[in-house]
Amino acid sequence: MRTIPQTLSLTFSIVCHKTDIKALHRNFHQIVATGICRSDDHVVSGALVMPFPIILGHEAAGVVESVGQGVTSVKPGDKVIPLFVPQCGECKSCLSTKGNLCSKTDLGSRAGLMPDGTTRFTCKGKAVYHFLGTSTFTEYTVVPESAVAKINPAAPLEKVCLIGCGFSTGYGAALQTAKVEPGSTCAIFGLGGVGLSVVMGCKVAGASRIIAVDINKDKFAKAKQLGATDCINPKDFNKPIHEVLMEMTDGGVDYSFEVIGRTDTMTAALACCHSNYGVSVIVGVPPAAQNITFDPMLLFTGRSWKGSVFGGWKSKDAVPKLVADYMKKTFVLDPLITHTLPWTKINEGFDLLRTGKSIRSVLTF
Ligand code: COD
Ligand code: ZN
Repeated sequence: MRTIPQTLSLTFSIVCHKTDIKALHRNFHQIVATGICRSDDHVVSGALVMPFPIILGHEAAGVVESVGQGVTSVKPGDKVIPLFVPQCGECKSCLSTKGNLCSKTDLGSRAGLMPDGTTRFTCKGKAVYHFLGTSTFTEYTVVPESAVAKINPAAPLEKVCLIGCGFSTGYGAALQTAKVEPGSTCAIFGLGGVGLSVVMGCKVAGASRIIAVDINKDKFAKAKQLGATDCINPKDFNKPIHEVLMEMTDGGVDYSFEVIGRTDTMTAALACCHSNYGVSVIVGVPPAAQNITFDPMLLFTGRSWKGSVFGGWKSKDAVPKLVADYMKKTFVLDPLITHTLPWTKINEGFDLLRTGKSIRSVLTF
């Protein structure tokens, strides 16, 4: 039994002036890449409540700078991706073949602390909180060993950082959570970076019809490029979108995915799948303090309603394999990266996200 804290530090970009931030094991920094995800902005807007001050960022790739005592799975110099859903290997979810939501994740408690209850950042002597156990908008961060995956040293960090959140979340919702089968019909509500990754997952799984749904028609070209066979805008119809989909697919899709984070589209996605064997997956983060009222007959007839966090992947096991698949060109990441910006333009990156002009912005040094 290990009793020593298993921590290590990575190198990333800096959120505050370098001399103001102190991270354990600070040393040299090397390669830097961190994407800006909608969840980072949710904290800024208050939709996701976290303690302040906090270092945001959770979709990144970096290089191990140093390791704490007892750390065996990575060593200084390794290229790694931090994991906002860790894999401790000991909790009920990790031990179950079915689960992936490790109890060590801070998604539920949102305490902004390391699993040992500490924060490893200070700014001008004041404690600064961690975000989802990762905190990647900073030159150095500290994560538990269970929250970092070693990846192929040849992987381009400014691309594979997306495997740390958005890409894996969508791609896994199709392949791992829904387990889309060849020849099936799928509907994806919401064509941001996560929804487009669901489209890619459905295509890799061999779906024969992939219907992309968005109120912004500018999203359709990229969805088609990545595998959508049909693109529809709910604003173009004078009937509910689930009825349109039911008619288009002669009784409903096999699999539907809500990748927006709205309760009305969650219900529409459930209603558009086949009444007897359709499966609907909630991928979008549910809005805080909102409930859904729905006709239970929708489920009584046999539909299944599921949720998916981090694509259902057991993170530490899956992330190195996803990077290997990227290197084998099983899927692409370039179409998701609309902007690569220097770290100093982080605010521009957030503006691009808020105005719907970017899919993913990646910040690099
Ligand atoms: N009908 C159809 N499309 C809509 C509607 C609507 N009523 N409203 C908005 N849309 C479209 C927008 O035009 C946009 O194209 C898309 O929905 C949403 O895209 P983005 O870019 O806002 O969001 P993404 O793809 O980055 O996805 C983010 C989620 C919304 C899925 C967000 O909840 C998320 O990041 N989920 C990940 C879940 C998770 O595990 N989070 C924890 C760490 S991130
Ligand atoms: Zn994210």
